[in-house]
Amino acid sequence: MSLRGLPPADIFDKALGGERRALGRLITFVERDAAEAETVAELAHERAGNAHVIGITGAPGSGKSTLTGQLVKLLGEAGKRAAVLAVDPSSPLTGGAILGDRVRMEDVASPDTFIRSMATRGHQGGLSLAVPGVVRLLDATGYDPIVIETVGVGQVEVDIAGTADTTVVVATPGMGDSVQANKAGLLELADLFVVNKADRPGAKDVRRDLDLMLDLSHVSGQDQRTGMRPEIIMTTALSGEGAPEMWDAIERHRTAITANGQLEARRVNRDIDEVRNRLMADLESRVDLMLAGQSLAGVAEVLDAVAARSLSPTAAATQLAARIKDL
Ligand SMILES: Nc1nc2c(ncn2[C@@H]2O[C@H](COP(=O)(O)OP(=O)(O)OP(=O)(O)O)[C@@H](O)[C@H]2O)c(=O)[nH]1
Ligand SMILES: [Mg+2]
Repeated sequence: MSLRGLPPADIFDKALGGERRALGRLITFVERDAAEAETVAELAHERAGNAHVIGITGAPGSGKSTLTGQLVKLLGEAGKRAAVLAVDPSSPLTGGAILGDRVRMEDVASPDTFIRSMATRGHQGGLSLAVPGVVRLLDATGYDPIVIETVGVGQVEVDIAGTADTTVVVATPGMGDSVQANKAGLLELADLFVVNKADRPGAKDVRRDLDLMLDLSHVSGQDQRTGMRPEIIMTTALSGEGAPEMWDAIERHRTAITANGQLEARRVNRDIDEVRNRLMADLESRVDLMLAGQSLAGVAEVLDAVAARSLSPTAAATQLAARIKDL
């Protein structure tokens, strides 16, 4: 039956009943921030909160998708209903790769696995706003665990991966990868390190480098964030070697943060971040409207004065900021 014209609550019921097309439609509402999105968000909120959210991040080509494929294969065999969210930052580095990944992942995944790619749709904060909403939907409709794959290249992607319950950072031999991970802030983000491509020379060196860096961060008290030292697991995603150990380590992390209260704390932080991100996006679009002269009288005069150099940008911003409450 067509979903067209059905109220969002009815589509939600169908998604609860396991209709994948219905779930796909709801995700599209959330992604596009459509009129239906708020209803969908409320319905999802009532039921969400059970799924283990796992972030997998790392440099382009480090094997995140291959690893995720191995993981969902294991999860499927264990009878779990897993979901994968492949977030594509649409950078020239990875452009177009996601669909290929998806096809490969679908080859190994059980029919119960739900796989979806999300791309940035122009808007800056678009992905960081949409991802939590989509995760909540997957959670509400019974998917557990939910794996978010993002390339650790930009701040937005790193932030997205970091909002998971358990964040896995993938490193590989060659090109000083562990140093790169450190630079990109991935080291602090990791709950678990995976050294993938363990079949290649230098994998043990990467492990040793990571160990050394963790020793240093331990001294500086960095891992007080979680109270735990991240484990380092070696994998060869191509053959699947190490994938069960990786899953065991993910579960150990989840058990530990459930016991020490970190899980709950992270989720609260995540929700508050979402409120903040939404407010910032809202404010930004209001400021844009204001500067386009579409929401407040007298703005054009202020901008004209800036253009004529009779008013400094600093003074102009101060004047306009005083009127933000009227927006
Ligand atoms: N030798 C070796 N190659 C691997 C291994 N895992 C993945 N690869 C290869 O590395 C390449 C990249 O793998 P992907 O899984 O697409 O990597 P990715 O991190 O998802 O890549 P992006 O999403 O484009 O950032 C592919 O050619 C894989 O076959 C491994 O354990 N050993
Ligand atoms: Mg990939």
